[in-house]
Amino acid sequence: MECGAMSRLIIISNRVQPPTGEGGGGNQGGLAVALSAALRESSGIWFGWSGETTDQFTGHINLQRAFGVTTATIDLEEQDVDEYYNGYANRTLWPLFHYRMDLAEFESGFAEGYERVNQRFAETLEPLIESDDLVWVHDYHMVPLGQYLRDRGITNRIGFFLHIPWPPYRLLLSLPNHRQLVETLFAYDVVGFQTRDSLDSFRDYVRQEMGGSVAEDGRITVGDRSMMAIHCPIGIDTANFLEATQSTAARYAYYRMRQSSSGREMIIGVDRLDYSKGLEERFLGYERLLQQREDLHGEVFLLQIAPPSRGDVQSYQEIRASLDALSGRINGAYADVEWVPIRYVNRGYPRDRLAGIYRAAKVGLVTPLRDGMNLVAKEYVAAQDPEDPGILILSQFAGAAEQLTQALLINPYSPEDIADAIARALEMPLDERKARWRACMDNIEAEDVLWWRKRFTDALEGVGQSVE
Ligand code: GDG
Repeated sequence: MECGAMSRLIIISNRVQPPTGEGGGGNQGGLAVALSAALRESSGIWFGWSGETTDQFTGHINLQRAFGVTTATIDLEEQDVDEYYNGYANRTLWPLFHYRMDLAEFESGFAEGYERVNQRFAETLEPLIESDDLVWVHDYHMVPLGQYLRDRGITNRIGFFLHIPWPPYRLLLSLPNHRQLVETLFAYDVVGFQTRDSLDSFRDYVRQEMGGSVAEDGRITVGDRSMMAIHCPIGIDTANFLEATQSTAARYAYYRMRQSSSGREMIIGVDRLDYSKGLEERFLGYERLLQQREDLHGEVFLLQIAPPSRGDVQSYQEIRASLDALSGRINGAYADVEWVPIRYVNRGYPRDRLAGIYRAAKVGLVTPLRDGMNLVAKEYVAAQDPEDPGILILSQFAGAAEQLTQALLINPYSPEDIADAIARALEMPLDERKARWRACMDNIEAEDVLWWRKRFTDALEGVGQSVE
């Protein structure tokens, strides 16, 4: 069979969130939003955990079709969720891959649960795979899945994409059994990273720890195994997002925001409540601005939307408590009867409303300490009025900084840097704002989520052709 357009796409990720149609869900994460968009245009299946638990794992698959996307979900046991999801994925790999060794926990029970759930995924997925399917595995929850599928005799092309950063070589050495984990990546035909920086770190590991080599075309070889490693930055569904920006709900949200701003300039942050997003540092940067610039009191405010996530993990409970205290302290110190400097909101909003809120903000504040990509940065830019665009302030440690080079790039650890950038953005002349916005938007239009999907699946389909 001719490969290419004919192949069906099977996407696997930890959680499957069936699309909810117009306006989007409450707080779908970046991956969920991107995958629904990538699948909508292809006949394929999105396979993963339902988010539900069961007493005894049965492997029963729940097939559903909604808004052009077929989903296949399984339930997991509570112990699976504790060890694999809350454990190895979110207490071991997530902090370590975001350079937070201080938060990483290494428990052998976590690693065992991780292996077991990946085995269970392989076992239930296997019968769904047909001979011409392209199989595309997503993210740090599922690293060994490809190896388990190969063990079961699956010979299809299988790719893996990592949504979070790949850590520097020496940092990864602190993960027990790091080599075993990395070796499983060689079961894939293509492994994709968000940035050149992550790809470089991966290559470093392979060269220095495994004695591997990197060919000119990016193919990586270790002993008798080889695979293609690429950088493939994820984008947003730009056309769809521009439509959302024009929707009635977005226009209404914009109008209401402007009204409630009473002529003050709004600075916006939108993040899952996660320690990687640099929220404390952001609040401190904003506080620094208030300390330095009394003339801005009553003239600006920060709206921080932060829907809670992973609340079962202690470090997430801690960051939440710490942000409650910090926002309270700053508001206590600076608020007056008619003005509150930070509006801090722990809930999610429908996608089109969010689009209107972004548009009403003069400054987009995206300051993660580490981030694979960061889609909020791209959404903020896409939501702007081309005739009077706001300015994006972006952490140099977000993957998006490799593409959005005309944002105001800052060091998120420096309150001074953040304060200076906000002041500069608020005062920036229209011409400069327009020029910076155009440069960012050119990238967001050209390298959208469909471009990303094509870049990855083209690489996957291309594999092996040169060998034949
Ligand atoms: C991971 C990586 C990478 C947030 N609040 C609301 C809401 N959101 C949406 C945003 C955006 C998404 O969630 C967040 O995406 P990010 O990319 O910013 O961050 P993660 O969730 O950490 O995603 C990240 C991504 O995967 C994709 O590869 O970029 O680096 O960490 O789309 O809009 N959406 C709605 N209401 C909210 O209140 N509707």
